[in-house]
Amino acid sequence: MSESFILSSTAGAVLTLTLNRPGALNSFNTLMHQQLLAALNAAAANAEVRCVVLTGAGRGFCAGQDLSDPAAAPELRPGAPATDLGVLIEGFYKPLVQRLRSMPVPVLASVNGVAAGAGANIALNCDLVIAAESASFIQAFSKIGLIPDAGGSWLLPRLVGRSRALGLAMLGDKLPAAEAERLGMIWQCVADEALASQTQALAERLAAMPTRALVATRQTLDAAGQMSMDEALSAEARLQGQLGAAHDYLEGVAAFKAKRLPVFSDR
Ligand code: T3D
Repeated sequence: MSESFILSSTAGAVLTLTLNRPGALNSFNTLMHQQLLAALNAAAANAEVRCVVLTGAGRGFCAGQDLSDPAAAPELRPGAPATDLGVLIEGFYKPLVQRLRSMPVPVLASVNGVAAGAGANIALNCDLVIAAESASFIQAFSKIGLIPDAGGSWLLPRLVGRSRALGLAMLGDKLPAAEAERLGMIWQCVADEALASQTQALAERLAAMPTRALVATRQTLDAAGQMSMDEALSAEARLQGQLGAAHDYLEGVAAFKAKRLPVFSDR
């Protein structure tokens, strides 16, 4: 039987997926990639799940690609065949990022420690990122002669602006979680001892919200960057038209009028 590199636990409507290769700071080997994608696909298909939390086991969140994995490790030996990293990115990182960004529920990264290389960018692809004060983000790619991948080239300038994105990506310095919060790269930095409870509270809050509207919010914000104002106004009208016909809108307005808490159930 193969090892479990993804641990899964459920509390109410919140599913927590834990990257579980702590000895290698939860870096990605082929099997962990496959198991994470399968777990996300299962969560997407499970109507009981209304929020997914992604976190890491041990002292790290994720150190990116496992640099000792034979699928990726280059050999510094004359005549050794070159590894085509493009195949690895197309085959594993691209589908993973696409899956995260198209989940039918909100996805929360709970960054418990260092997030480096693709590990940092996997976290940043989640809808919200909450991080422990001792956690950090490192665009480690330049240090080994690569560019930011797992969507980093697209995300970083949008999150922190071109100047800071280039600084982070070229220098590959460790960015403490508090600084990441200050730059607007992540949602929140919290005390180490509060990470688990604040993650669960935030996840439960998201799970109780109108899921379809949250997912449409992600879609519309992501798409708006490529649109003119007129196009964005039309996209808003189209999506609002769809959401306005959904049960959660009727429930939200009815609850407001009745001065009671809404019970959202669409997904
Ligand atoms: O294949 C490709 O390259 C293409 C795909 C690219 C996507 C990418 O993600 S490229 C970037 C890959 N990641 C890195 O370059 C980060 C490498 N790791 C580090 O720089 C450091 O480990 C950290 C800054 C993240 C943490 O440093 P520190 O001092 O807290 O921990 P450490 O002692 O370096 O690591 C602890 C263990 O984890 C150690 O193993 P050991 O000696 O205790 O047996 C270390 O080798 C292992 N580890 C850390 N990162 C990786 C790793 N093992 C394999 N791959 C890793 N990425």
